[in-house]
Amino acid sequence: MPANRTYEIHEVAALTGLTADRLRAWERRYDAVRPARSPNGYRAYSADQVALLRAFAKLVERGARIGDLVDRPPAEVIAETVHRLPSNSPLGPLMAAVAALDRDEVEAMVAQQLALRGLRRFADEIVLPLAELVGDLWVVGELPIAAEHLASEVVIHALKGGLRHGRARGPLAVCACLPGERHEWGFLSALAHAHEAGWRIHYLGTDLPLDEVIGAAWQLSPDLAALSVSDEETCIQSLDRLIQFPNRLPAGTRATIGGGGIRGRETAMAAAGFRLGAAAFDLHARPALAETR
Ligand code: B12
Repeated sequence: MPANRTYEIHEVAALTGLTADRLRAWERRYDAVRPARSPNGYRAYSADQVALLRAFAKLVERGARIGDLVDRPPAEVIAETVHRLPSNSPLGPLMAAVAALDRDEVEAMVAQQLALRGLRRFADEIVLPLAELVGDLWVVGELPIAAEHLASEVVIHALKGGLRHGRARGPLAVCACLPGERHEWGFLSALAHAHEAGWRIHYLGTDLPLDEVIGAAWQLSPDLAALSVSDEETCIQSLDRLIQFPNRLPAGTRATIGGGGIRGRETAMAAAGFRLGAAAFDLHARPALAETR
């Protein structure tokens, strides 16, 4: 998962919950992290700097002092966010099982949390925070790729199983990741919300040519065709076809797209006919569809 891409200060603010002012102040006063500068002079943070700042933010919120944290090795600080989780949080033991590559334990804990919370809360309270922890520990070399793969395997299997259950009726969404896109934790978590709202989810998988999604839509006549892309470059590679996508769907099938890869392109996507955000799954905003079916 190495990332060469860099993050601008407003992106870092969104990813860490710290304001841009605070980020600048920590840099100035404590030398917390020193981002590179892009050719136009903007701060350009690396993925490991974002991970470290996210750990600083969490630990400061739990009472640590930034002045003390900045002198410690980054990997140690990030690992401490796991140790300092509230004692009743399942994320600590889950991370320990992931790091120990203990598949049986990871599977048992994931199954237990899914049963306990239900699919949507499992996605929000376990899957998304776990993705953040796994990513941050991996990026500073604290977690091997094998551990990330194990976590991905188990979590995705659980999410997909959850999405297949229930709802025999309800509107149908055909869903897929863009060509070249293999990240599915976030998409499946977003689909968990749609599932709870009553949608039937027909998930076609990762890395799917758009023509295939269109073919499936003509075959299945879904109410919605939902796409996901987490990386901007991957989005750019499909841009020409993406712009045509909504118009190539059968009448009565709407299109939506989500994920970090569309950042900055929301207006173009909306103009092409995509509905954006959770509103695309809003059942009450679909009176026109009810009439056409
Ligand atoms: C697990 C993981 C992997 C696994 C994925 C396994 C799987 N089957 O999903 C594997 C090993 C395959 C992988 C590979 C790579 N990865 Co990776 N991966 C991760 C990790 C740890 C978590 C995954 C994740 O999905 N997170 C992101 C989720 C939680 O958020 P999200 O996708 O934005 O989704 C949210 C919203 O956007 C929304 N959403 C998403 N889609 C949709 C769609 C609709 C319709 C709607 C309404 C909403 C919606 O819902 C979510 C909840 O809000 C992250 C680190 C992290 N902390 O996130 C890195 C990360 C995402 N990976 C990264 C990279 C760079 C890669 C690779 C390029 C590495 C490489 N050189 O090979 C490859 C690319 C593979 C590919 N072709 O896509 C970078 C991405 C950098 C960037 N572009 O921003 C990250 C951030 C790691 C990092 N810090 O550098 N990765």
